[in-house]
Amino acid sequence: MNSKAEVIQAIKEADSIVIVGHIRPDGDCYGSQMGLKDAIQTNFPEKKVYCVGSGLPLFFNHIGEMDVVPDEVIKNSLGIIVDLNEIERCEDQRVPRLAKKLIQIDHHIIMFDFKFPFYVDEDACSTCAIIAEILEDQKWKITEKGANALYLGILTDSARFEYVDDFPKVFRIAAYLCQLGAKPEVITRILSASSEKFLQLKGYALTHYRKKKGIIYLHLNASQIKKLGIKQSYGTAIINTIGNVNGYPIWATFFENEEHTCIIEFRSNKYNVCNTAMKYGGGGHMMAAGVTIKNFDLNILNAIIENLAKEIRENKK
Ligand SMILES: [Mn+2]
Repeated sequence: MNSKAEVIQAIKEADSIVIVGHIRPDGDCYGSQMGLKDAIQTNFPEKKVYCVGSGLPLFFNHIGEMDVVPDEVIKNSLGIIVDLNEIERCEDQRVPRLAKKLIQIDHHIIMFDFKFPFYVDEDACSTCAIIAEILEDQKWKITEKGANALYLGILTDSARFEYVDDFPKVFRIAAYLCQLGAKPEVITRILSASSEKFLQLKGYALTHYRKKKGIIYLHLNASQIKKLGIKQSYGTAIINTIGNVNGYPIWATFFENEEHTCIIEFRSNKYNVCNTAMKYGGGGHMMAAGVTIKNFDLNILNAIIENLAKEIRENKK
């Protein structure tokens, strides 16, 4: 059941808490984990709180590192799943498997009616914004590190305030976090720092994108990924380089590995791309979604493009 009150109650009742997010954690996932941990520890010093998973190493110096937690601790803890709507995408599967009790806080489109309490706001720009709002409502204090963590998630998931559901609300939350010590200039500087490899990837994307039926896309196979010296997961980082081109309301990246498992990202400034992601077993948000497909080939790529084209055709805006 979608219940903010039940989620807050479960946090208040727990002595030990383990917070987990999704595979390939991003700023919102890591920021939600760290911001929530900071708030719980600050307001309830007697509770033990841990964040598991790989986090975002780029920010470990400023915001904090992840915890290593044995099974025994998880068995005696409340598990909080953040920024995640599909248990299979949970980065540390021990949490859903072993935790004494589970709750979830998220902003992705609801695909499963979980049997445990959850609080989902599909309209929120980020899980961090939801958490910051809860903390403010509850009058729970957070430290400067916690404020930075939550600001990071709002900034990254909104694509630096480009995709925002409610500007007055989100700017107010961001201002509140700044008052508590968040440093936008520091967070932005760390995020904007780029490697030469990434510059080369951008150059590659700008010269090798393809276009079809209103969709711009970049397809990289294993050898191209290797040549560029990047990770298969870089699609998320590069996708907006080929986005927002007039006449092409949908854009996508297809990054394929040697086993032909393909990580696909979709974005749009007008159309629903989540329908297509969900058709292939993925999900996300209305205009920012993704899916990982095994045994990928060009037929699948063409079918996906056709699906996206249909979305444009049938909902012409
Ligand atoms: Mn998110």
